[in-house]
Amino acid sequence: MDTVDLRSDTVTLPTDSMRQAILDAELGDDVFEEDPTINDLEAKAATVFGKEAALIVPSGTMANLVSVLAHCDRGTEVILGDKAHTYMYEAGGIAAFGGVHPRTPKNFDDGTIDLDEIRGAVRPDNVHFPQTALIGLENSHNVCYGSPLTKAYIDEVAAIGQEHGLPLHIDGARIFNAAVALETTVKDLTENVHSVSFCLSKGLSCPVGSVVCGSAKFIGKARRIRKGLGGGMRQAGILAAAGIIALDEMIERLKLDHSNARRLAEGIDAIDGLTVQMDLVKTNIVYAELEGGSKRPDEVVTAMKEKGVKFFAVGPARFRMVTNSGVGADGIDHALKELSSYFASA
Ligand code: TLP
Repeated sequence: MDTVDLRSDTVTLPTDSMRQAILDAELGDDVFEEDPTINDLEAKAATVFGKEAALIVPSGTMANLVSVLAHCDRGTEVILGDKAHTYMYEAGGIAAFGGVHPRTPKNFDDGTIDLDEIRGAVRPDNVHFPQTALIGLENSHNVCYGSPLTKAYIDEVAAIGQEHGLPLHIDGARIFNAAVALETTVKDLTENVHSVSFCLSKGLSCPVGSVVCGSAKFIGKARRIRKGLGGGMRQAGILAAAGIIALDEMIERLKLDHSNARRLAEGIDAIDGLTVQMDLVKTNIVYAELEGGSKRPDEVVTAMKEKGVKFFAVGPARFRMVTNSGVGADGIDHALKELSSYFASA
């Protein structure tokens, strides 16, 4: 049995058709906007999201950074959940490179933030305060159990933004997972948002790349910021070629990752010593809690790694496992078998 790698969906490898498309890609200099394959991917992404324009960037982190910097002047504030990836895991880039201050109301387990908390976080006009410039949501929400945010919720947040003249950005690193889980489209989910980023290199299995979508004016600004951050790439059509395949071939199959996550979660929840909040398993991310206090998470991770099952400990008594295109149902069964025998014997 090959290694079952559940550390993240970032570990996915490009498919055969992606590798072929990379070989066949027509290329040019994308800083001059002359790479036909990049232009095709960006046009396609804009259409899929119902926005005017799109921009490829090297990573999800840069996608969020160029978006926040395009929306916010230095010294202004962005409202983000306290468990937002942009707040927690992007090296403080919005503050370090943009001088943007995060205001962080609490995220609930389902990835939402209380609407009154968002309203209350918008700064009044007073010289003591930074000016609020942006609201950010994350869909699906990584730390909040991979929860998908519904269109109804997103629209309510967008309406608060509209009342105050604030744009809404979605970190949609896994927005296709959200759309598939909610049986809707990304276009529908993002109808009322001003910008959205999504990752090609997570569940969609591309080797590299993320895309930001929004108005032509916003993307123009984002393009200049991308260049300033050193993210202008030249013959990057080799990345876009895989991205086009991802949008054509890799969305529907996310259902499989979701059913594998459910199978994994159910199996783990049945193991004595581990528990999963089953009602929160809706996409491809499973958080399992270690019960009893007799084992340390790092011991479990090391023991499982020796058995060819990889995942991360993400807290004093918690693990994260992310199903992905590199792990089939047999891989899930292997992981469950190894976990069961470890917990039965220890
Ligand atoms: N998330 C990674 C790690 O950084 C934690 C993972 O394994 O889940 N937004 C969200 C919601 C993300 O989950 C990630 C990556 C990013 C942005 C950043 O993407 P990259 O890694 O391409 O910079």
